[in-house]
Amino acid sequence: MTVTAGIPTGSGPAEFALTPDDSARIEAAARDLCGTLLDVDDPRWVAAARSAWEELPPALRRAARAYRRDSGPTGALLIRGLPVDATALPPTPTVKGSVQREASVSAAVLLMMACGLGDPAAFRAEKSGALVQDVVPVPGQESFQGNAGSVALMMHNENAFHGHRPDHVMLLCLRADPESEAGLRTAGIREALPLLPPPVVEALSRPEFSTQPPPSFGARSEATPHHPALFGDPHDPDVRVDFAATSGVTPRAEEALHALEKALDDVSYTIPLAAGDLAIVDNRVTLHGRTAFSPRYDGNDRWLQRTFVLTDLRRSRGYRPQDGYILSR
Ligand SMILES: O=C(O)CCC(=O)C(=O)O
Ligand SMILES: [Fe+2]
Repeated sequence: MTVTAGIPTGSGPAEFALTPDDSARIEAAARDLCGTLLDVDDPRWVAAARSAWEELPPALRRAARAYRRDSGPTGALLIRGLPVDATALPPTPTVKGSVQREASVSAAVLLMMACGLGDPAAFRAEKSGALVQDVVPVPGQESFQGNAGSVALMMHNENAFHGHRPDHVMLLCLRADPESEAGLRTAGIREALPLLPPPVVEALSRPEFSTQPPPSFGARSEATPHHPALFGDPHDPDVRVDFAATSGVTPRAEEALHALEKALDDVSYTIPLAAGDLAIVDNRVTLHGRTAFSPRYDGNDRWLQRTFVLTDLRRSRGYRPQDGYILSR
């Protein structure tokens, strides 16, 4: 499928393919950024990425702007042909909690894009609060319901338990799965809603759902209040659910949750990411997950890098010491 400026022309997430010229311009900007400072998490590097974004090819900035205004029926955008320095890539990391704190072309691409869509953000409790996090399979974690695992990862809104969960999740592929088994999955409520009978929508709209934080967030001072799974405009609602962590607190809610899971499954897409592909998922309307795959832990496994985006940083000010990009709880 081909797409112009984020407007879909077929089924599946909108795609935007960069021209080789535009890709080269982005690479030059990324390398310039790497020459300024070495620490990805330094707010000055984020500031430099924000300035650099303004100089990126207009076609990319237009696609990002259009997506930001309306992420479309699938709530996802796939940008292809981004520079990731593929020839100089080290072996895929195999350790738990691995992050990218040193400036690199891929980290620069992620932070420039984050500044184009809003601001980057991370949670102190997760992957040590790094703005650019590795998504790699980790030995011994195969059945873990998190990005270090390799069994099927259940569909979820990212950090669904959190009041300041990301607005967008960006996943940049540095190295494709050599076995071609792994696929990012996306499923949006905009396509699932018409499949749901009105009583189910009504049940999903009641504050009768409870979502547990992942163990990494530890014991939280504030209990996560019960919440609706669908909220906002009844014709274009936001969705908040993690099928590995959300439960209905009433039989009616539990039943509706199963119906929602089935409807989302029916409208899901599986995207085999290649090096240079950036998937952007609108976490307010679209869930994501991953198929099972078979890592070999030999340095050639699938390697993504992930950065979260908040579109209104101010709203989370009370969670961010020194007005930085890291939410402390
Ligand atoms: O591995 C993937 O494709 C997705 C992993 C994921 O859900 C995440 O990193 O947030
Ligand atoms: Fe995720």
